[in-house]
Amino acid sequence: MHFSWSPLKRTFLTNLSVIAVLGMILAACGGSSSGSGTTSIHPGCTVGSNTQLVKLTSAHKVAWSQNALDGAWRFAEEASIVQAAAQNGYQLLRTNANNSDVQQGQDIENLINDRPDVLLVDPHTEDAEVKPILDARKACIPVIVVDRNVNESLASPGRDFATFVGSDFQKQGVLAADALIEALGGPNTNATIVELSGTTGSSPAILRGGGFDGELASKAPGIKIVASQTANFARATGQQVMATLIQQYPNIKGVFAHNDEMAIGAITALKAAGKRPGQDIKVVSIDGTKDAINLVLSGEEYAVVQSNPRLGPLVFQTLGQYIKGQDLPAWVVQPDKVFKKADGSAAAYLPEAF
Ligand code: GYE
Repeated sequence: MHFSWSPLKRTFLTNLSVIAVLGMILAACGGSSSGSGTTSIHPGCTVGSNTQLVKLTSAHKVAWSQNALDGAWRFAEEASIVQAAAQNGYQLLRTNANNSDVQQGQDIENLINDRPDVLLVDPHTEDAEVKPILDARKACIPVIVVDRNVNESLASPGRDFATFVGSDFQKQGVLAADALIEALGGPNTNATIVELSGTTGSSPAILRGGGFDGELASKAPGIKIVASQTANFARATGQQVMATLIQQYPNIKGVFAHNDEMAIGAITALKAAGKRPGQDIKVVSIDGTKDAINLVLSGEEYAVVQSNPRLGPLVFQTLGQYIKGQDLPAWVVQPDKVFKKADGSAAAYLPEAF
C-alpha cells in the first residue's frame, strides 16, 4: 500500500504554527514567562537578576503565604483575605507555615515556582522571611507584606517589596500601657506587673513590647515590669507561663499580654492560683477576639486594644492601586481602637468581634 506522509507533515506543521500563535496570544494576554527573560505583566523586569521594585500591570493569580492558622485572629485574617480575593476576581494559592520559619521559607520558594502574578506574605518573624521575599523580587514576582512586617533594614518597601499593609503595633503597645496605667490608678501608682510577649522576633511582639515599655517608663515610672516572658501568642502557653509567674511574683497588680489568646490563658491561671482577675490583678491585651471582649464585659479584663485582622479589603485595594501604577506609601496603615467596659466601647464592638 502506498503511504503518503506529506498530508501528515502538513498537519504537523500547521499544528506547530497554531501552537506558536497561541503562545504569542497568551503572552500578550499577560501570562508571565517562566525561567529567565522579561515578563509581560512585569514590564522591564528580568527574571533571575532583578534588583528593582517589580512593576505590575495586571494580575489574576495571587499567592498568599500565611504564617499560621491557630487562633481566632489568624482564622479571621485568613477568611478576610480569601473573601476579598474572591470578590475581586482573583485566583488565590494559599500556604500555611504552622508557625515555622523553615516551613514558611519553603512555602514561599514553592509559591515562586508556581509563578503567581503577585505574592502576599504574612511573615512569621521579622528576619527569617527576608531571603525568600528577596528571591521573589529577583524572580520578578512583586510582593506585598501583610500584617506582620519584615525587618526593613534588610528589605525595603518601594524596592524589595511594594508596601507593608498592617496595623501600628507600636501604637497598640502605647494604648495598652495607657489602659493599664489607668486601671492601676494613674501615673503616680507604684505597682509591679508582668508582660507576656508574643512570638520572639515577630514584628508585633517587638513593637508592642517596645511601645508598651516606653510608655510605661515615661508616663508611670512607679509601675515596674518584674518579668517579661514569651508565650508565643498561644492560649495554652499563656496559661502555663502565667501559672509559674504568679508563684514567683504573687504580689503583681497587672498583666500585659501581647495578644488576647495569652491573656485568656493567663486569666485561667490566675484564677487557679486563687487570684481575682479584674479585682486583684488588672489584665490588658491586644486583638479584639469575641472571647476577650466577653472577659472585658464580665470585668475580668480591663481593656482590649484592637488589632483588626480583616485586612483583605485594604490589601486588595492596595493591589488595585499598584496595578494602576499609582505610587504606594511605604506603609498602608490599618487603624485600630480601644475597647473598654466603662465607656460602652466593648459592648458596641462585640457584634463584630471575631
Ligand atoms: O495579635 C496574634 C496573632 O500578627 C498581629 O498574630 C498579628 C498577631 C495577633 O497570632 O493574635
